[in-house]
Amino acid sequence: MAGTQPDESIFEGNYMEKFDDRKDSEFYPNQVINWKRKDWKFYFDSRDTTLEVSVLGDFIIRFRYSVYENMEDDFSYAIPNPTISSNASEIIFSETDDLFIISTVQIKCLIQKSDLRHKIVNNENQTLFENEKGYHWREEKNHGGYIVLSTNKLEKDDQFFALGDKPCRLNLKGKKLQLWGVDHYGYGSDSDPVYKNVPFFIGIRKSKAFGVFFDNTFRSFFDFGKERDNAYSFWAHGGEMNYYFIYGPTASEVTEKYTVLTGKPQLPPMWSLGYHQSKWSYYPETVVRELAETFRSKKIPCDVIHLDIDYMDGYRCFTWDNERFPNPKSMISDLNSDGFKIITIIDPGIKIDKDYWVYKQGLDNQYFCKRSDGPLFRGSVWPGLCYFPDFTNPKVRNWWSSLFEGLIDDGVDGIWNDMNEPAVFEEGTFPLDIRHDYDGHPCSHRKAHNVYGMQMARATTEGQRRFLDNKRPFTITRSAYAGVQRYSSVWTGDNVASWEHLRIANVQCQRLSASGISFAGSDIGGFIDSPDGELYTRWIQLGVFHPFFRTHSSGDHGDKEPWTFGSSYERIIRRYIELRYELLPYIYSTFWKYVTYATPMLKSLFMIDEQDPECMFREDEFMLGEDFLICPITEPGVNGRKMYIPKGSWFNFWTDELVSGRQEIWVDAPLSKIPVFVKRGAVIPIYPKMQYVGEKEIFELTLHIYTCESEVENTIYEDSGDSYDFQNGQYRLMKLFSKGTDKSFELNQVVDGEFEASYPQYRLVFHGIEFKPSDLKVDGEKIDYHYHEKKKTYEAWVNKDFNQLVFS
Ligand code: MIG
Repeated sequence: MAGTQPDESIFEGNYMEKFDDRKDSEFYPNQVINWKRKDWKFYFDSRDTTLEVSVLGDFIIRFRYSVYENMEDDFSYAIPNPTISSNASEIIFSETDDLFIISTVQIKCLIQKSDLRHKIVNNENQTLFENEKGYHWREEKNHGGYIVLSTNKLEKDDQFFALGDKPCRLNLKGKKLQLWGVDHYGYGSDSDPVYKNVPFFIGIRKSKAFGVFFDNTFRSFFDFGKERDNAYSFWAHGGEMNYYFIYGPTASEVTEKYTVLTGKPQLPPMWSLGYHQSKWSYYPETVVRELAETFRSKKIPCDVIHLDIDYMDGYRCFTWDNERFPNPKSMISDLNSDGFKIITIIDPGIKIDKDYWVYKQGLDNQYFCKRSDGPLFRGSVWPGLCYFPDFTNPKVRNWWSSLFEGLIDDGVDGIWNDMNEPAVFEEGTFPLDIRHDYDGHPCSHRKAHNVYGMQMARATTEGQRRFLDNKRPFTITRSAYAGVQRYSSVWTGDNVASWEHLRIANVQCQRLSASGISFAGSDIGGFIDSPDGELYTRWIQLGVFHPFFRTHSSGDHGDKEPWTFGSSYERIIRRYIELRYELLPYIYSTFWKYVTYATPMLKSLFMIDEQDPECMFREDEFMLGEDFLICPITEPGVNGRKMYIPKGSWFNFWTDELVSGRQEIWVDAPLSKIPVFVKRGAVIPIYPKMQYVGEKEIFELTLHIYTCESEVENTIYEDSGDSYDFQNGQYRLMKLFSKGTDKSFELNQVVDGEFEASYPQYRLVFHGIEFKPSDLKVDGEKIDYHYHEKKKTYEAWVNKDFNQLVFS
């Protein structure tokens, strides 16, 4: 049995060197005096601290240290039940004179008895994680409590990724970053912190990936070898040193396991994967109606219009400005029947106004945040002076949820949460002494700041759920903490209309995806300033391949609609928004895999090939789902670019040319083209062109079959697109098994679920067939096919429930 016998070579003596650069102000654990085991949990007591080690699974071990006194109550917003269970298939404990050794079938944790420092090795005895100074702490003299730190050994070729929405380079090696969400208007690649707080990073060492989730909501810091090039550290200004070590061994598996740990997302309504048009702000009603009509008359597909803060009466949440929108219900109903959904913005600040019911309810029930000595906190935001609900109080969340009844009754289809870092004019955010309930663990804003926005999004989604019956909610939030994916999608905040920001948007969406938050997008075209037609077109081309696809702008510098830049751009933009709709079954299936297996929807190259050093540093190229490789154009005036093709064989999406990976190539990309490749063996489902989701019955599903000379499995998922009927078997899961040789190609289908698709047949388009076929047989019968000379593709129609097809 692996792990039963300690391998002596790595267990000898104090295998970790001593460090003499310890400072007097720093405290360290010393000799273990006691230990005990409770099922999958181990407690090691030294004089000043206890280390709790929980083996949560074969790949996940949690480390948690008390400082002096007992452990805090084990509560987390990221992990609903941190202590509930373990699914480790076996846990083996052993001891030497110097070490405690805890092994799973995948990893082994060695803990030094002299000082609690530990390291983790995999089955090949490769060290993945190793304390250098390890855990230590300092007094937090101003507020009480401790600054808790962990310092670990950094090897020369270690690489680091993830950490939420950081706009810096994708690879974090050599950077020091901080989590303390702020409203960073016009941030740039050097800005830090920005909006989101995701204390999770991925490390790659000798092609093996691991993750560390530091579940601490205080202001936290991550230094990936900036201060010293042989150590990396993470620390926080309070709370516990509490982290989960996650072994991949691939980077994608690290993200998957982290996402399962912090909670899988929900299936969104399919319309939310369509195109969204937004501006600060579209009003009054006539402008909104005209916008909608323009989309339809120009035949540019669009599903969603966002109403920014000016729809409200004096920025009072849950109200309408009656002059601008005299009858929201009939407006929304008309727009709905023309295929538009309406999303309204809701900020946290509640206007101090004694005639305002939300204010009154909040005040009467003590739902608003208070300063430490008792007075309510007053802060200025759009409505003027406001009070702010304490979203970390379950009663307040419940109340907040109830407030959505009116908007949902008016027909609103989704909610946009902004300013929830929280942002306050002048001061920036709340004073630190503000008190929060923290679900029964009263604390100051120092602890609640980084989760405030996530708890608002949570209450917002629950509110929609309450009033939407069988329909799916949709929330988008600017602030986030780890686990936000359970409740909401996100966008990357107030970016700028520049080429540099198109590049940053690409990095941020990839990074969010690696951080468990796949449902992300940027303000296409930039929030601040105006793009020119070329930049906007290139950004739309990128946005087509991001899970959240929205144009938004501050509105200060003119309009930004698909037709703003003239007809030559409009033609290309229309084509790309159409492409998004054609790709919907592919994107929806990719989302289903994210929901079901926690698979990140976007994968950076570091997630595709950990063996390839080139992939550690590339950040323009990325994959959407299992099959699309994309590389945006990030410069003006070019007709193509160099891009890196990772391992494997890929078809150029536009030309069908087959290229092999692990090489840099030149790709032509005039303004009408964004470099896109499709993985060999892929089966890509395509819908007919449509103006919005549900516009018409889908009369056929096209499957683009990229043939291969190997065996490949593809999965396509469909359901009603907006209800919960899938929970009762109303879905259609198509598994397609491709098997190719140099003389034949076979496709086997297994369909699961009871959802009756509206189309009777598939249109099949075969790409990349090199042999001269004679017969196409479907379930034993010969059927007709056509050869397209120019495209070198074969086309045929088959019953959607076919079992086997053989092309030879
Ligand atoms: O202080 O609601 O990031 O998307 O348009 C600005 C107005 C407040 C910031 C958001 C932006 C939104 C804007 N908001």
